[in-house]
Amino acid sequence: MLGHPDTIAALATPVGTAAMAVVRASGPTVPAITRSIFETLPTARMVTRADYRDVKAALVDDVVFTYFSAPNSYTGEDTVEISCHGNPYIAQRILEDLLDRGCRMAEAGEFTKRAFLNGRMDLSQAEAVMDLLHARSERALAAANAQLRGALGRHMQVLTSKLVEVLAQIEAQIDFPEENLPPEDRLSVLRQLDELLPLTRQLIATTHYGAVLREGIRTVIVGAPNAGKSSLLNRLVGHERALVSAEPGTTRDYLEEAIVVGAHFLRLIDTAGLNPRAASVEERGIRKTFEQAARADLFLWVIDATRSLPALPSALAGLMTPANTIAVFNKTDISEAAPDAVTQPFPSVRVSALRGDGFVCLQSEIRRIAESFRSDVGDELIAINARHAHSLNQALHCLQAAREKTAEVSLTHIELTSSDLRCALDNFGDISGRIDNERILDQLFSSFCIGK
Ligand SMILES: Nc1nc2c(ncn2[C@@H]2O[C@H](COP(=O)(O)OP(=O)(O)OP(=O)(O)O)[C@@H](O)[C@H]2O)c(=O)[nH]1
Ligand SMILES: [Mg+2]
Repeated sequence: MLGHPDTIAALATPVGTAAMAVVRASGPTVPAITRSIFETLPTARMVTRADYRDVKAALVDDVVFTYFSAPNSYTGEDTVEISCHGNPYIAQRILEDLLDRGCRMAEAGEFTKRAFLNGRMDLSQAEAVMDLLHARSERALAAANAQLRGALGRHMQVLTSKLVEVLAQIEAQIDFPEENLPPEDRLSVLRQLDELLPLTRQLIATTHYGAVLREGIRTVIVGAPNAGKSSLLNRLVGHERALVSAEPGTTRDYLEEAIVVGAHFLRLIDTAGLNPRAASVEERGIRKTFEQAARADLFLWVIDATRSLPALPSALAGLMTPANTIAVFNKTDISEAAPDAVTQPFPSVRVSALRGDGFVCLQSEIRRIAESFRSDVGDELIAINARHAHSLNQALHCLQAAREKTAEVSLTHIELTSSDLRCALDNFGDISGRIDNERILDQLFSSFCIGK
């Protein structure tokens, strides 16, 4: 719980003209403030229509407001949400009036921070709120919703309780230093660690999918100059985003555009053509192509079907695999050539960026590869973010160290093993933000029989 929080207020909807705007306030003085504005404090969660008059009694707007009483609100505090007409001036007047009545302007994320501090959600759920706000595809939305409903938190609870069990078993022996860890205990500790390690690795393996969901699939369009890369981007985006011309070397700098294909969100990146004889500016553009390629999740390799197959620069070929590359034969409207065999082992499609032929196939191929990124993620849609990955990698490191020490027959390391396990536990705790590991331990130890 918070010490003595002040009451915060903020505009909950974007600034701009719209049908509605919502201003909200949260904190201990909300009931008094609500009463002072509306001369009544309605039943919690009841929507009430009223005139909004500022402290000087000037009429501001005809609004509806809802009062939520602690702890049954988003933040866990007394909260009021005021929906006014979506005129930014009105919303601003209401916000300023709330400040005049003693509220403080909320900082970014402060409502959600309070929700976390008041135990309304764990840290991974608080992060999911952000993900939910930014989700740009069906998959990203599903993952954010799963996390918001505690999927990751539950997963971490399972891992944590397994770990606490092992730790308890080991720490029981520290209390009796003269007694060695009996061989059967040692084996059971090893067995439990061998369960924990793959579970931890499995979660870490979802990092890539997590990044793909949050940031979009970084789809880099590469190929020889004039192959039709920019035309392909324009066709996928649906408008003339990139300059197209018959002159090779048109695209000098890379450019990026967001698109949704099926359930997936893609960042489509058009790059400078790979001209082996490029000079100066063009050469610098190609260097940027390589930088983009190094961060790509997916490659669309555009090949001019009217020409012989160009060689791929080795730096690029090293990054492209059948699992992340689609060979796109373009200009099929003027060429029947189908040198598919040459691009093996990449899956390939034939298109005409000019006429739009073959784009249904291309999109379904993109969807197929996008789906395959999910293979590391289990049935329950858990895709961790970079912060989770960091904590899990630290935990994995500690667990591995603990396993090595336990595997040694000499039992002098038992305290070191226990400190490794505690470090893993702390890192697990960081994910959901549960810092009260001591309490979990105390609870477990009280039920753990060590009186032998
Ligand atoms: N016939 C035909 N022409 C195409 C097709 N796609 C692109 N072109 C033409 O090919 C030329 C090059 O197209 P761009 O899209 O600029 O090619 P690019 O790969 O982006 O070229 P650079 O940026 O110079 O590397 C233009 O004249 C396009 O009109 C196609 O499917 N069929
Ligand atoms: Mg181009």
